[in-house]
Amino acid sequence: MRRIRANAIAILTVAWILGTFYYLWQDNKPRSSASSASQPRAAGVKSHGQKGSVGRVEIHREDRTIPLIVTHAPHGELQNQLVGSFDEKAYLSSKQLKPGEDAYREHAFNLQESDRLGSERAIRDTRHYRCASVSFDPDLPPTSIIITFHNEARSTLLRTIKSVLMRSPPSLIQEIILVDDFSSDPEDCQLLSQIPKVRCLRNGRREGLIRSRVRGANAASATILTFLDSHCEVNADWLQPLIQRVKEDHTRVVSPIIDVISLDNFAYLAASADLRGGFDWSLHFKWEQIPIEQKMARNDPTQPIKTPVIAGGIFVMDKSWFNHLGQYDTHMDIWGGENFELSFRVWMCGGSLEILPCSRVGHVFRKRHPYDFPEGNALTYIKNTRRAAEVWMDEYKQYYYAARPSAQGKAFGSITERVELRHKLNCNSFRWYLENVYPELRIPEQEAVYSLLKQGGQCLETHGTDSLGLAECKSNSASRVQAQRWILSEPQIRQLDLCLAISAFTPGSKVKMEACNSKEPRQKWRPKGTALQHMVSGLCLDSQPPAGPPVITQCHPQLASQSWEPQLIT
Ligand code: LR7
Ligand code: MN
Repeated sequence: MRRIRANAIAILTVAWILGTFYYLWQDNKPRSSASSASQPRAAGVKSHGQKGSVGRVEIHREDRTIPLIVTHAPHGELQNQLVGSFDEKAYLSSKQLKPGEDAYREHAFNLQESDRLGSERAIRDTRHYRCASVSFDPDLPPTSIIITFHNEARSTLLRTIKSVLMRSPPSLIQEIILVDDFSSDPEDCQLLSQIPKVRCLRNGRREGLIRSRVRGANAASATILTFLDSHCEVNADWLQPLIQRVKEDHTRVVSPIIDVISLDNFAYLAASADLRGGFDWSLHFKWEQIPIEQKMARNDPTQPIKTPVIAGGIFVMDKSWFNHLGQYDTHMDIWGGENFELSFRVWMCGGSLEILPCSRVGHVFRKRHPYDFPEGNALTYIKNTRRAAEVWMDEYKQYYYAARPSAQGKAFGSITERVELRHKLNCNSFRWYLENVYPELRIPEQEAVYSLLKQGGQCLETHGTDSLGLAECKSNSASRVQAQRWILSEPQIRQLDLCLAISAFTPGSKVKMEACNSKEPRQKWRPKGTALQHMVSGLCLDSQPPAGPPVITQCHPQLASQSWEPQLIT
């Protein structure tokens, strides 16, 4: 009897000692990156200014009275607060990469790596340290988050949603509206609506991101709209700076700095804080350095950066301002161009665009589209950008067509409604936009004077890089004159971005058109009487009649075949 009691006491003592060790070990062990409890620290999130769900996690973690047996409870509880009855494991595991499958095929990023990460990984707080001490109004209005997607990977979509729930003050999230743009599996979206605040709208056919966003915006119940791509991770305190700026002035449309999530290993990388959105005349979006004068004048790294255009996917805008300005051009399809249309419209019709450096959102940048374009990728981009150019770019649309000759003649539908909208809103001209918002955009031939190069009744003509030669002058036909319209910008003789160049420096060498390069000696000419002399070889442009491509020969100013009379085109 005694022995049994002694044994029992010994067992209990050992169990107690083991239990104590286990408790201490649990308490000190570094949290794995998948554990939500580690999120705030590992992400470097400072506790001040961090209200809401993330703050609650810390309270649980610091509470030493939590019994040993429920060590994992904070995880479970957080899970419940964030996702309710939603069965995350089941959702993810039914769609994971099968052994032997190409991890990049379906989504154009490494799906295996995305699946492996889990839905709550910690990311580095990439903001400037001064951002942490910026304060916000206590009564910021809530926002409806709108995420449209077409066949997004479940793991990236879920991580987008959970990052929003984990890293936003709950009071600011009215709802998360998912617009499923006719993905193959309706459950991708439907199952997610078990998560509190998440709603799912599914298109009955593929609409593209533009009409999908409009559908989401129309369904939104908050006064402020927040658009996100479906493969993002929002960073610490990302939302407050955005809402604050819009609350102060509802005509501001604001974006975060968009950090880079590697499509290969999903590393979260800080993007430069010195960039803004720009474009070239083909309406190709690019990140560009803030102009040097503005950079010098920036002594507070937390201040907004004005931007001529936004990247398009991640921004916050007042809902009534979005509606007042005509939402989006819903005749744009699938993808592309809507960011220019929105950006021109916002600036030209009385608003402004800003990037807020204290707000950071990561995005998986891809090298190709993982989805199909029913009308083809190129035609869709042309249709959308043509609509933007035709409605908003006034006489400057000629530079768009010059930079994208293939756009000419392609269908783009009726723009009547959008033109009417522009009149109704009494918007500024594109010239105003260029002068006031984007003076850095070089206007191709601003000082250029177009000339014909006449030889008798004939004119020098070229069609791109082929068939340089003489042809009957067509100056009376505006549409056909392009081939004969030259810009004499000494020392170059140009048509758009092609320049007249010799092929070799010896007499008799052919002359051709090639991409302009201001340093290229083969492209340098000067007038010599009515002749055009190549500067380096000293030889003159000669049409060598009767046929054949022009060449360079010894200069003889009296020779008819070397006489090129410039005639201005007005
Ligand atoms: O048919 C479609 N239906 C959709 O709902 C095609 C796409 N989509 C969704 C898609 O699932 C994704 O959530 O639309 C979103 C954008 O498509 P992506 O991610 O394939 O495009 P992207 O990241 O290359 O697109 C950038 O440019 C687009 C131009 O139309 C949009 O404006 C995107 O929102 C925009 N993304 C960003 O601005 C994030 C930063 C990238 C940059 C630069
Ligand atoms: Mn994207």
